[in-house]
This record gives sequence, structure tokens and C-alpha cells, in this order.
Amino acid sequence: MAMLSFERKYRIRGGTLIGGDLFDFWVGPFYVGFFGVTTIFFSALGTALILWGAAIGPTWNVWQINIAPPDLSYGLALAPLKEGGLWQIITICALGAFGSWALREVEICRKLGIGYHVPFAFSVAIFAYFVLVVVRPLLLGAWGHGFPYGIISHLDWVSNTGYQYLHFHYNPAHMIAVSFFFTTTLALALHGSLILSATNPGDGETVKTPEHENTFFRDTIGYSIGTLGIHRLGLFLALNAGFWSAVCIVISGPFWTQGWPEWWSWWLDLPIWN
Ligand code: 07D
Ligand code: 07D
Ligand code: U10
Repeated sequence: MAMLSFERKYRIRGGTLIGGDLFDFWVGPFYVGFFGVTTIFFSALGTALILWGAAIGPTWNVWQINIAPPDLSYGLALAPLKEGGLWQIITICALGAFGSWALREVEICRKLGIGYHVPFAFSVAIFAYFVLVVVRPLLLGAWGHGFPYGIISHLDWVSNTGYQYLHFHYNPAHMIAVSFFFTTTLALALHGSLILSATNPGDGETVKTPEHENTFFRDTIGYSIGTLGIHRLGLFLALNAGFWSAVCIVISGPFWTQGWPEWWSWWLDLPIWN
């Protein structure tokens, strides 16, 4: 079925979580829905506040614009707008927009009768962000522990926070997260190249089958995970990358305050060495 006729067939009412038929329509290619409206609301307000923050700040240089969280002395209180309050409202808008986007994806999945895998996956990214700007600051007792909104300034935060624990590479959960990120790119490179090698043949060649794909890996490494399996594995790897990232940052401070190299003393402290 051509894409345009497929869309016409499936562009029917129903599947909404909230709002009934009220926003159950499309604008151009975009499905709207109640959560489309809330997405637009939160992202428009959040963007406007970022622009206002930039306007009252020292620079319009897009790399240097910085909206900082409140000073640590404000603890978990609300801060005046110009002293971090802006960051607090922008954080609410960001969470509102990301959450709305995920729920709009859920409504689209329901319309199509497909699984909720995509919104679930996006939820893991939202979870990592939520841990960075809500969970960890709450556990540490100050919103000032959130990261600042700015292209360069958020990099400074990552570096400073990393060095606060002496050598962030020694954080065991960071190691797991990094390994999952690396494995995800390896898996996608293997998958992308394998699919192209079989289904995008040169002139005069025929398209090959999944049997060819399976056989390539059985010949090379003795095992093929299969055409469905590689997608399960890819999702598993990618979601774990995000999940262990959230773990690695939430344990830094709330659960471990020394340098991360120190953590490894448990190895030297094992009783078996005496
Ligand atoms: C390709 C999909 C498209 C999305 C893009 C991002 C904005 C921000 C806002 C001017 C893969 C759109 C960007 C809307 C504009 C203002 C105020 C996704 C794709 C193109 N980071 N980070 C970037 C965010 C954190 C880190 C780039 C967001 C943590 C490092 C971009 C968040 C830590 C490096 C960006 C976030 C961290 C970057 C490219 C939220 C740990 C880089 C992103 C909401 C996770 C790289 C100058 C990309 C860079 C980079 C956005 C959080 C570390 C500006 C929206 C605090 C070390 N980050 N980041 O391609 O070049 O994502 O920085 O959590 O080296 Mg970051
Ligand atoms: C948080 C993004 C969420 C995004 C959302 C969507 C929009 C819309 C609109 C485009 C989690 C936003 C959407 C805004 C855009 C349009 C239209 C993703 C998030 C919801 N590190 N490190 C990580 C590596 C070092 C440090 C994670 C590598 C140093 C700190 C990952 C190296 C020190 C933190 C990672 C390395 C250090 C991290 C990031 C190498 C610094 C974190 C991925 C090779 C001196 C952060 C939860 C992530 C973290 C994090 C990788 C080095 C410090 C595993 C490969 C040694 C402080 N590092 N790191 O989390 O865990 O994505 O955050 O050296 O906080 Mg690290
Ligand atoms: C995959 C795949 C596969 C495919 C694929 C893909 C994965 C099986 C079959 C997909 C992959 C790709 C296409 C590859 C490229 C993708 C990437 C590299 C990932 C990164 C992507 C990007 C960088 C693109 C980002 C673009 C985005 C997010 C779109 C931005 C769009 C919007 C902001 C509009 C969103 C629409 C909404 C929210 C609802 C509709 C709203 C409107 C149209 C606006 C008008 C609003 C209304 C009518 C509502 C009224 C609003 C009100 C009342 C509130 C207003 C309030 C105010 C304050 C203003 O595996 O193989 O192939 O293709």
C-alpha cells in the first residue's frame, strides 16, 4: 500500500488517552492530540523563557548563552527569576514537553495498534534527564546541583562534576554505561552494514534473503541472533546505555562522596589478602 493511501486508511478517530475527539486531528503530517497541544504549550513557553534569559544575560552568542540553576544557598527553595528561578521554570517546561511528547507517541501507537516500544525507549532518555535535574539535586538538597542550560556551560558542568570525583572514569556505573554506548554503535554498524550488504546489491545482482544474513554470521562467529533478535538486542543495549548513565550520576554525591578511584579500595580491603 502506498504511504499516502495507508495514512488515509489509518487516519481515523480513537486511541486517545485524554480529550476524546477534541484534538483528535492532524495538521499537515503531524498528529496533534491533547498531548500535541501540551507539547506546543510547554516548548513554546520554555523556549520563550530561554530567550528572555538570554536577553537579560550578557551575550547573544548562541554557544555562550547560559541559564544557570540557583545558587546552592537556595537549597530546595524557589529562587527569584533572575537568580535561577528561570532555570526552575524552564526545567518544569522541559519535563512537561518531554512527557507530553512521550504520551503523544503513546496515542499514535494506540491508533496504529503497534507496541509502546518507542515511547518506552524515549522514557529512558527522559529518565536520565529527570535524574540529572530533579532526583540528584533533591538527594543532595539543592537545585543548584542541576546542570546549567547552555551549549558550552553544560559541558563545563560535566567536566567540573567529573573532576569533583577526581577521575570519573573510575566510576563503575560510568564504565558500564560507556561500554553499553560503545556496544550500541558496534551493533548498529554491524546491523546497518549487514542489511545493506544483502538488500542493496550492485547492478544485475539479486536481493539476498535473511538466510544469507544468518549464514554470514554463522560462518564468521558461529552464531546468528536472527532478524528480530538483533532489534531486541539493539534496543536492550541502547536503553542500558541511558539507564546506567542515570545510575552513574545519581550515585556520585548522594551515595559516594570521595574520589571514584578510592571506591576501588574494596578490592585491596578483601580479607583474602591477609
Ligand atoms: C542528534 C537528535 C537531535 C538533537 C539535538 C540537540 C538543543 C539545545 C539549547 C541554546 C543526540 C538539540 C539541542 C535543543 C539548544 C540552548 C539553551 C541527539 C540528536 C541536535 N545535552 N552534551 C550536546 C543536550 C547533557 C554532553 C549537543 C540536551 C548532560 C557532551 C547538544 C540535553 C550531559 C556533549 C546537546 C543534554 C551532557 C554534549 C549534541 C538534555 C550528559 C558534546 C547532542 C535535555 C548526558 C555535544 C557542545 C546530540 C556538543 C553535546 C544537547 C544533556 C554532555 C547541544 C538537549 C548534562 C559531553 N548536547 N549533555 O547530538 O557538541 O544528541 O556540545 O538533557 O560534546 Mg549535552
Ligand atoms: C540526559 C539527554 C536527555 C534528552 C532528552 C531529550 C530536546 C528537544 C528538539 C531537535 C543521557 C531532549 C530533547 C531538548 C530537541 C529538536 C527539534 C541523555 C540525556 C530527554 N564520559 N560523565 C556520561 C563518557 C568523562 C561525566 C554519560 C565517555 C570524564 C559526568 C555517558 C567518556 C568526565 C556525567 C558518558 C567520558 C566525565 C557523565 C552521558 C570518554 C569529565 C554525567 C550519556 C570516552 C571530566 C553523564 C546521566 C547520557 C550521565 C555522563 C560517556 C568521560 C564526567 C555514559 C564515552 C572522565 C559528570 N558520560 N565523563 O547520560 O551519566 O545520556 O548523565 O572519555 O552526568 Mg562521562
Ligand atoms: C526509524 C526506523 C525506520 C524508519 C524510519 C525511522 C528509526 C524501520 C521506516 C526514523 C528515522 C529517521 C527519519 C532518521 C533521522 C532521525 C534522526 C537522526 C533522529 C533525530 C531527529 C531530528 C533531529 C528531527 C527532530 C524533529 C522534530 C522533533 C519535529 C519537530 C516538530 C514539531 C515541533 C511539531 C510537533 C507537532 C506537535 C507537537 C503537534 C502538532 C502541532 C502543530 C502542527 C502546530 C500547530 C499547533 C496546534 C494546531 C495545536 C494548538 C496549540 C495550542 C492551542 C497551544 C499553543 C500555545 C502557545 C503558548 C503558542 O527504524 O525503519 O523507516 O524512518
